[in-house]
Amino acid sequence: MQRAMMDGISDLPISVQFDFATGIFSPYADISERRMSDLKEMFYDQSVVAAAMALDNPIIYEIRYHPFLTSVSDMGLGVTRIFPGKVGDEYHMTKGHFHEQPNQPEIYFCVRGEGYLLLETRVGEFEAVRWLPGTITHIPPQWAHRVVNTGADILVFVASYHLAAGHDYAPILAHGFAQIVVEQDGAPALIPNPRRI
Ligand code: PAN
Ligand code: ZN
Repeated sequence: MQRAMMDGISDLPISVQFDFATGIFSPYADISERRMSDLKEMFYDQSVVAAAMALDNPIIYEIRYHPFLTSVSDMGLGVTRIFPGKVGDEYHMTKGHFHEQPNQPEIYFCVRGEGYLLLETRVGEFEAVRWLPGTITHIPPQWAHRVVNTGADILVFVASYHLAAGHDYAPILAHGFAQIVVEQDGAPALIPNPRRI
């Protein structure tokens, strides 16, 4: 089948409407929830993870997606809402991933809430970017990316990337990022990842 004849492909401009009050845009094509059980290996305090999964397996974040497919391109839009909270003393966060394709970057735009964007290369260069509403970060190819919500409010960010980028979660699943973000004396602190010590 010709690409132009496949479902959802349009070579015309398309807009969706983002609601700053809720962090939800519409229309969107798909929504995914990530619950505690989806992130169970990611948090360092495994006893708290097990207890939360047994209790109500809470939603940690959700993502609304929309693909903008044309006959020659595949731009993806994703808006993630990370609910506030901690697992033990470690703040709620996304799983984090590399892009499979080596030449695929991404733009992340924090529109609400506060936290950190953690970035790490495959050879261990690490950066933690303080995130506030209005922070826009270009994630270069081959930098893994994870967002941490350190506030009392929901953290909402907009992501734009090519669907062909692909997602590689395996290295993060295996050993996480170089640092984790925990509450210490009532404030967020970055500490070395206990799984790597
Ligand atoms: C984002 C992420 C989204 C959820 O759309 O996929 O924020 O984070 P995880 O995929 O790490 O669970 C993106 O970075 N796309 O490439
Ligand atoms: Zn990504």
